[in-house]
Amino acid sequence: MKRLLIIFSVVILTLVVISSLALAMEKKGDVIILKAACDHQEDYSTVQGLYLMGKLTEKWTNGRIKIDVYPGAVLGSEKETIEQTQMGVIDINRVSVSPVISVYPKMAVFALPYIFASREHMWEVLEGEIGQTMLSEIEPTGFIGLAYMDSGARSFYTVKKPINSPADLKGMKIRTQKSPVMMDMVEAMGGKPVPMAFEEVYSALQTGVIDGAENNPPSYYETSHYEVAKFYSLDGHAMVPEITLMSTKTWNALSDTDKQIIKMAAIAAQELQRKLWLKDEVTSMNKVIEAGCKISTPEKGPFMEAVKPVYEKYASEYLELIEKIQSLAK
Ligand code: BDP
Repeated sequence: MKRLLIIFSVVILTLVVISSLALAMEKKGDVIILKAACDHQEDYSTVQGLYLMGKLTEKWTNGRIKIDVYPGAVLGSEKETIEQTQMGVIDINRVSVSPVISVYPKMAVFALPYIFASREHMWEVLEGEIGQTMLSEIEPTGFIGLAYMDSGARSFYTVKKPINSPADLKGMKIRTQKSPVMMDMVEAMGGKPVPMAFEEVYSALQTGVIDGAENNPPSYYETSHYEVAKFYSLDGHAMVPEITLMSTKTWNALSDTDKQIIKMAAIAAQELQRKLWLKDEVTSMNKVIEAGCKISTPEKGPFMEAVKPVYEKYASEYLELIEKIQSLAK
């Protein structure tokens, strides 16, 4: 009887493992089709990066692996697609680091307000030991960190008035990503954080559910948020990188050669996106100015002062890492 029970449980376990791999790896004949999610629209730099990743992967595997890119959050919000990536339903996912913090808390240091002194400082960290270690340390949470992408600096945009200092945020309902660090930051500045999916922000601004949000210029433009929140106050409070993740379930079903190919293609995507990003930052700012948005550049000092409690909260756990990051600022 006991022997039967053991055989039965081994059979069940094997079926579960095979079905979960099957879930992750759709196949059409000998061709593996990987699903890639992104919540930006077709012509956004992150989606263009994923398209290149697909093209190179198909070329370097002689057509054995194809990547179907699903832009525009058609597979769900970032929080939803992160869960689906962990389950292996989605194979590749380009997301902001912010929502990844809930599954990999250490990455909060990359979303701390003003942690990066410049774009060059951010890439020095991401491409160096700190960023690369994070890409490998994330594995136990169900993801392989393949590469990063640029997301510039995030600033407040509001419906009724500009944000010239943190005092202007007092009592304002400000949308944030579903991320503790972003919520803590808005709260420290005197605002009321309203965590919400990216896709819901436009109507929330339009209907007055929120008084404002915060993001980089290409996102502010691409989502048309500039139409309903015309005051863009460039306090540059956070430079939150993007990250390209692969489901560990998908990764483990690939050969070592194919793993290397996917990794190289993701890095090529990162490099293309960085180039496109620099151009998009300029063009999107010009477009929102042409559309009559009121751009202001408030003094950063008071904002940096206001967010000190956020550092104190995260420094208790990640002080050494934060100091290492800050030491790399030229
Ligand atoms: C954009 C990121 C995108 C996030 C969005 C947000 O590229 O991944 O979903 O911000 O604020 O800058 O949710």
